[in-house]
Amino acid sequence: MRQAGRYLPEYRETRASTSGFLDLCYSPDKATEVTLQPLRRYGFDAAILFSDILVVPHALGQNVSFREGEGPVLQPVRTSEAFEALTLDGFQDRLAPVLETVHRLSSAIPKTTALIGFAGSPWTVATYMVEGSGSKDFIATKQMAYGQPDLFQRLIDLLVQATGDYLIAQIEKGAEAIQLFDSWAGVLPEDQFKRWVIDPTRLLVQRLKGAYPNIPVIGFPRGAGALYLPYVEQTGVDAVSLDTGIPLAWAVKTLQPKVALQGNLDPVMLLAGNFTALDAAIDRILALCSNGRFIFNLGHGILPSTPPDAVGRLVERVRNWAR
Ligand code: 1CP
Repeated sequence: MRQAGRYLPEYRETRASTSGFLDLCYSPDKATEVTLQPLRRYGFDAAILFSDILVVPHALGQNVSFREGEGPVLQPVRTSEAFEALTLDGFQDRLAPVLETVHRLSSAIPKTTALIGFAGSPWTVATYMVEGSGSKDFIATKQMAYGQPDLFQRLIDLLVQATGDYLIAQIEKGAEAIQLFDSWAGVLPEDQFKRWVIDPTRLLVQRLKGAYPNIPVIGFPRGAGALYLPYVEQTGVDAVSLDTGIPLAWAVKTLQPKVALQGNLDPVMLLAGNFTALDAAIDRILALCSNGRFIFNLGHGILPSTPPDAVGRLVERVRNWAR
């Protein structure tokens, strides 16, 4: 999950010294610094590269910007003409600064800290490319996927290719595990989920495993509910991130025999100001999940209004937890 960001004053300071969010992603000095900030404070077991899932459409030539308080804004891709304007020419060159950040991090972080590289999954990245922003209903993307499946398939195929190239380059520069963020996996019906979430993810995992069989891949099909099971069975991921809504007893029984679990504390628990409830929620997750392969984590990214002390309390509680 996101571990850097606006809840940390040191992040806000670094961010204020850049002209925009994408500049931060493309500045190896600053992106390295921002990745290291939460490690320094909390000593996490893993660091996640500081970048964004939307650097991939940007590197394919789509116009992408981040507006303060508004989130990402993209020039929407909704026609074959707009699709044809995307290109893999220069793709790796445009991502070179991010890869340089991975390279620097691989020597800057402690040996015992894992470096996680990441990308958005094709479906989730496609939603931003087609909608042109974040969305609540994903109507434009679904209209394209259901109404012009051949065109949408070409977009997904391009993303599988580009994302595979990008993740392999991250591994070559020192990423030791890969997380695939499919934040909007949960909005599709079952058959469409298979076509646009499971199939492209399986192709990506096959490509990564073909090149680097020992690099673990963590999938995050947020909101997928019962479809977590076919996702686990059919994509080949080594671990899944559980969103906050997944019932843990079900996940432990159904998914944990097959893959490692990661999750799933509600990020809002960290800012509700009720430490008794926070402690109880942490203990419950640990009691249920830690008899099998398990990584303690949040169920989604950390929120900007999180008090840094609450994160410190969480880390201490997880570290001191004894069965
Ligand atoms: O520690 C880290 O912060 C790791 C870097 C990271 C990651 C893994 C960032 C930095 N973004 C992401 C992934 C990401 N980006 C996802 C998938 C995970 C998730 O669901 O949270 C998504 C959907 C995005 C797209 C995005 N980028 C949004 C969401 C827009 C929407 O639809 O609601 C936003 C607001 C961003 C900007 C962004 N990216 C990262 C940060 C820290 C921020 C906030 C901007 C800032 O703090 O200055």
